[in-house]
Amino acid sequence: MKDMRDFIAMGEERGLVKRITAEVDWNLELSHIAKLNEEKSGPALLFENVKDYDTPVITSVCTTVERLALIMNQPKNSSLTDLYQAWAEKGETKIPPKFVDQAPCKENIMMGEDVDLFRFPVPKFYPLDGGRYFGTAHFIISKDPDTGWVNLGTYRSQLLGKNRLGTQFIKGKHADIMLKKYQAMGKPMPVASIVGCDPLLFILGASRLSAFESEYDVAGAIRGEPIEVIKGETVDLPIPATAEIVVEGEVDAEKFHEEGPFGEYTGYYSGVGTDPRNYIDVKCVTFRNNPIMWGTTVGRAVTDTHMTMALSYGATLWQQLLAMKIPGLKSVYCPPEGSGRFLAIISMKQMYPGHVDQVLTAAISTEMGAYGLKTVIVVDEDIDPWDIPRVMYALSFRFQPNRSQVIKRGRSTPLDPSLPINAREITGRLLLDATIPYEWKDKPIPIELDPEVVERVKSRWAELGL
Ligand SMILES: Cc1cc2nc3c(=O)[nH]c(=O)nc-3n(C[C@H](O)[C@H](O)[C@H](O)COP(=O)(O)O)c2cc1C
Ligand SMILES: [Mn+2]
Repeated sequence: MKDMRDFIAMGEERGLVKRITAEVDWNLELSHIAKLNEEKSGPALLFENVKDYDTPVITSVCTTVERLALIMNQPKNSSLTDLYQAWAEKGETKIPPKFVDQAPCKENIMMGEDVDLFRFPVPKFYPLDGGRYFGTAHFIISKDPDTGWVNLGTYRSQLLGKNRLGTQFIKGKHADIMLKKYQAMGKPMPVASIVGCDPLLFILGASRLSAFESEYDVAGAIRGEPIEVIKGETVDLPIPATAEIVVEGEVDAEKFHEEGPFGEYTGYYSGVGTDPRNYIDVKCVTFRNNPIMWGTTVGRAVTDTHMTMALSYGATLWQQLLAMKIPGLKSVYCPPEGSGRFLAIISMKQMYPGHVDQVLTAAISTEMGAYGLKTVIVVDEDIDPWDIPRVMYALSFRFQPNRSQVIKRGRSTPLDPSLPINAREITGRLLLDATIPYEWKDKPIPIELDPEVVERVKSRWAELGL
């Protein structure tokens, strides 16, 4: 799979993508159809007839595990945990992108005064959104001025004018770290926003890789071949060759424009109104012939966004835990209901006293876990972490508050609605030990049925009328 067109073709073949030919309004109607469809785990939707526009819009690309498996080229019936495992295995070797001389993303070029972002059917998603959001299922490419490290990060972009896009680089995110360096140099940061591409690149854009690691290299590793890129027209950045729409421009850390609010993946609007934020001053837009716009509803769980994050955050947590070489780790599950990031459940085989405490604290010390992860539950190896009734069982019969810990301080996401709106930088964390302690000499005796009697009653099943 190289681009959005491959995803649509392969998805249609498997009945995972549906075309909507009826006219649909970009103003709320499109997003509401997408949201209601996502709540039913419906197919990805390709809206071919968007009011006032010729360009189609695709939504709900990542809403089901089956579609995530298709994107990752994994078996159709893979579970999220299977996908974490595949990601961890393949993502270890990095494959850098490969430059090409010609690329479909350059088929059309709008430069300078000709730039007009209103040419594209940018949806307005929720009633109280501050406007239309050009960048939802997109990512922003930027480069570290010191080391040349290229970052792909999904940070929302509001349509603020014909050549202006909003940004929201939350503190400490990789684009924010880079922007501060450009600011110190007294220069604006060159960026490119990519809309419509190999969906894996978007998933990588939203994943929490470590600093200095390029999402391109991990995407190449998962694909098993380099991602093809081409230099931007006005920015020295590697652009995916088959991108549908590429917006090139600059962000000046000293310049601001009111941005937001936006209906977030927490199920609430972020902020209480607009906030002054940096913006992209757009210099050039390139796009393919008959480009495809891509949007995601974000909003209340569970949507496309939550599934994307459950995959990328869960996979990176699993990968980062494995990298610590702690023995006994069995599997991890980061529920989509918690957007894959607020709650993690880990299954493990205990091998020494204190092993569970090591895993609990390790989880919140990973790059993924150190940011926003609030609750970690560890269960014994006989429980699959995605088997929520069994996790509830462990939380009832094995869990003991005195063996669990409250961590008072850690890095929070400013979007966490469980914290007061003006004090969201620091969160507490809860580490729940739902296991039977390794060091106990006398462990509770599990009830097992007598195997001989089981055999006997099974042979009488029909006679018993059961
Ligand atoms: C649809 C969507 C929208 C997002 N919007 C933002 C945003 O506006 N600002 C932000 O800092 N993170 C946002 N995120 C989360 C980031 O993509 C995520 O934290 C990622 O790790 C950022 O890349 P980085 O680690 O290279 O900084 C969003 C994620 C998704 C899936
Ligand atoms: Mn990054």
